[in-house]
Amino acid sequence: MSERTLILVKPDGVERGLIGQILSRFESKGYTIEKLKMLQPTKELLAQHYAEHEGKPFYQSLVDFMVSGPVVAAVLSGERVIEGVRSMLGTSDPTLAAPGTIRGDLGRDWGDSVQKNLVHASDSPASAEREIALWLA
Ligand code: FUP
Repeated sequence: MSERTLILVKPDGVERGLIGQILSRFESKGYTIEKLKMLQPTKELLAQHYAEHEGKPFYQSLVDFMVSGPVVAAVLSGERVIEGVRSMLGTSDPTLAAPGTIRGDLGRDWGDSVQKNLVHASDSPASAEREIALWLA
């Protein structure tokens, strides 16, 4: 059964001119871009998006980074798209992400933690529907 997921090209991906390459990978894999929007997120939106991380040591710097520039939000669809896209991203730390993944091929450590890891993707059907409602209702 087809499902949906929410991806965000984070401010580092936009600033480095990687929007096209990143979206192209999802298209080449065969997923459908159902919705697409570039926007400057507010702190309020990010607080809702990252509610599960509130209170953690990296929370404030994560929100500060994510609000530092525009992001591209997209809804992708396809069979098992949630796990498929997570697999395409690679692990959170771009230094350790496997070659062949988006983070492994296009990302690295810039000396300021693992926050600049190019892309976010929903990690479960419940997160996907919650995040789609926040970003691209
Ligand atoms: P991911 O599912 O890979 O996007 O990662 P998480 O949802 O666990 O974390 C969200 C973001 O918080 C990551 F993109 C990077 C950041 N983060 C840190 O900066 N430090 C940490 O210890 C964990 C996550």
